[in-house]
Amino acid sequence: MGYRLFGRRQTGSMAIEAALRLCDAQWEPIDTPRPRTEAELAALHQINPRGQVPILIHPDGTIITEGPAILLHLADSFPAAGLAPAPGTSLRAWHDRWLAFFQANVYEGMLRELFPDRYTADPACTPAVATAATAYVRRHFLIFEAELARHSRRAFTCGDTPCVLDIYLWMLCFWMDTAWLADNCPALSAHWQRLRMISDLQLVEKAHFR
Ligand SMILES: N[C@@H](CCC(=O)N[C@@H](CS)C(=O)NCC(=O)O)C(=O)O
Repeated sequence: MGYRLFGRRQTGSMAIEAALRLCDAQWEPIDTPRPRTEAELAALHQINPRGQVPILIHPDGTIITEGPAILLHLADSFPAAGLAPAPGTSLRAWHDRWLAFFQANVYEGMLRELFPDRYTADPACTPAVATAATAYVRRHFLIFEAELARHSRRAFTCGDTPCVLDIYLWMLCFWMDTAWLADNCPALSAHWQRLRMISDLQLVEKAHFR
């Protein structure tokens, strides 16, 4: 038996699907629409108390949530796919630093843009929360744009093959205002276009945006 991935179109499960494909892992997608009833929500909470996707179920039944944890698990389990630099190297430390940076700041900031009402007790403040979140997300993209200019690399951020960080960036760029990205983060924007040429990633893109 292989992995099972609870996911939904255009969500964080995109990156996991891409990694599963690049690893050539055995897996089965479990389409998980947003819960519409209390019973559906309770069923999802049984698996992930946050009620969120992606959720990867290991063949031994272990539940893995949090996109970067899932991605690093796959990188470690399928080393031949070359999805992460070797553990203990400074390149791996660089890789994990920026993966954590994007989850903690950008992904979470994007959630504030999408669900601003969750981040204020005052409904009148909702638009201000969303506006501040957009600025916050953009500020963090600009920080990484400057890092890309400093960081010497080959085709991808950590070498000649795409790594987990590349896959995560590929996914997050779909959720950005792409005109803003092209104007303000030219290096990252070009990197995103390079990633979009990878056939496994093209398959996932088509499935999520067709
Ligand atoms: N911290 C989680 C966040 C996952 C997350 O926010 N998933 C979204 C879809 S992209 C979700 O399921 N949201 C539903 C909700 O929060 O109600 C991760 O990094 O994987």
